[in-house]
Amino acid sequence: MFQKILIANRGEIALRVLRACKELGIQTVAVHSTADADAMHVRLADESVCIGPPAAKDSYLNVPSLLSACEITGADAVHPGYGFLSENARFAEILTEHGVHFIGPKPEHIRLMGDKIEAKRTAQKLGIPVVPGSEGALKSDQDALAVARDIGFPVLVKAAAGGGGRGMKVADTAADLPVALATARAEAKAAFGDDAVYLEKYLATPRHIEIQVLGDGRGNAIHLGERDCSLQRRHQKVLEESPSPALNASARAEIGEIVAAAMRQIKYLSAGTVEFLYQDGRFYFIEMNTRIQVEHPVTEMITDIDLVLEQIRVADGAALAIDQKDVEFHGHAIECRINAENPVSFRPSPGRIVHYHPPGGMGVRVDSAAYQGYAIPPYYDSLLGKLIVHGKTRGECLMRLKRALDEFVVDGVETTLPLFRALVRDKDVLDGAYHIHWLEAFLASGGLEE
Ligand code: MV4
Repeated sequence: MFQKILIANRGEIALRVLRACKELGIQTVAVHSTADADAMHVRLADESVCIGPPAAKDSYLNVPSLLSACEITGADAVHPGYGFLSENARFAEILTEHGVHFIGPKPEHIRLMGDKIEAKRTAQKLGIPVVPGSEGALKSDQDALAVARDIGFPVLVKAAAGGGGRGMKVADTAADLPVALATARAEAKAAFGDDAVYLEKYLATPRHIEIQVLGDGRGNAIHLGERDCSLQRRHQKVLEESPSPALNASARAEIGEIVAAAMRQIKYLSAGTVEFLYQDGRFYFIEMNTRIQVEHPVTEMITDIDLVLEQIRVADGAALAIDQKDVEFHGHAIECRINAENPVSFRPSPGRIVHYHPPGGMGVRVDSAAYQGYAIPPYYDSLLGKLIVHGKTRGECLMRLKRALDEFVVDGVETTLPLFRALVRDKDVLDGAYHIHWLEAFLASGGLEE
C-alpha cells in the first residue's frame, strides 16, 4: 500500500481525500497556493508544500511544481481530486515516468473519453445506447445537412473537444444549420483550438442521469447506481440525488449492467461516471468523466461504499474487493452544492466567514473545508461545501434536508442556501418532476423572490 499520498487539489475534495488516506493509515501531503495557506486540508495534513501564487496556472495546474513537491516529500502517489489536472492524461503519464502513482484511470482512457467523438464511438462499440447523429466529425455543411435530414430536426451541433456544454448550438430547421455549424466551429476553435464538430438529434427536455462505475483495471468493474443531476444552471450542477425519481429498479439494473459490462471490456481502472440523457424512457450516452466527481457522496450514502478509499486501493494494484452482487442500494440521498454566491445573481461572494454552524443529526453529512473565521479566496470556484442528506425514503430525505438547511448558518458571505430552502418547498421538486431546463425556468420566473 502507498506510504504517502500527495493531494493535488484544494478545498472540500482535498479534505475528502485526506480523510480516506488517514483511514488507510497513509501519510498525507497537502499542496497549497499562497492564497490557501490557512486552508483546512493544509492544517490537517501530515506535511504541506506551498506550490506557488494564487493563480491556478501557477499553482494547482503547475506540473513542475507538483513534481517537485513529490520529490521533496517522497510522496509515492498523487490523488488529483476533480477539476485541475484530474483529467489530464499527460500529467498522469509524467507522474508515472517519475515513479509516482496517479490515483485515477489509465491515461489511455482519460485521453479516449476526453475526445467526445471517440468517446461516443467507443460507447457505441461497447453496446451503450447513444444519441442518433453523425458518424464522427462532420466533413462539410452538406454532410451535416444530410445527417440532419436523416435524424430529423431539431439537431445539436457539438464540439469534439467540448464537454460541459461548451461549443453547442441548436439548429431547429435546415435554414438554421449553416449558422449553427459556423458558430459552433468558431467557438470550439477559440475555446479548444480544435474546430471539429459533430451532430446529434436534439433532446428538448431530458433528465441528466449518470452511472457511477468502479474498476480495478484487470477486467473487474461494477456499477454503483445512478445520480440524477438534472437540476443545473448554465451547466453547473446545483442539486443531485439518487435514486433518480424517474427510474425503477429494472431500468436501473438494465443500464447499470450495460455500463458495468462495458467497463469490464475496456478494463477500466478507478472511479468513473458515464453520463446519459434520459427522455421518454430511453438512455442516450453523452460523455464519460474519468475522475471522482463532486457529487460522489450521494452514491456513498446509499451504497455505504467509500469511493475514494476504493480508488486508492485499486490504484495500488489491488483487485476490486466488491462484487456487483455485494452492491446494495438503501434509501435515498440528496446533495446540495452550497456556493459562496449571491443566491439570485450567482455572483461570487468571497470573504471571511464570521459565523459558521453546519447542521448535524441523523443522515446529515457536510463535506466542506469552511470554518468560522475562514477567508474564502476569490481565485477559485465558489463551492463552500456540500450538504448531503440521507433518508429511508425520498420523502424522509426531503424532510431531513429541509430541517438541515434551516439549521445551516453561514454569516459573512452570501450563499446559495436560500435557493435550496426554496427548492425543498417547491411542488415540482417534491414530486421529482423536473428536467435539465427546469431550474433555469424556475429562476427566470423569479422562483426565489416569491
Ligand atoms: C445534449 C442535449 C440535448 N440533446 N445533447 C450539455 C453538456 C454536455 N454534458 C452535453 N449537454 C447536452 N447535450 C443532445 N443530443 C442537452 C445538453 C444539455 C445538458 C445536458 C446535461 C445536463 C445539463 C444540460 C444543460 C444544457 C444542455
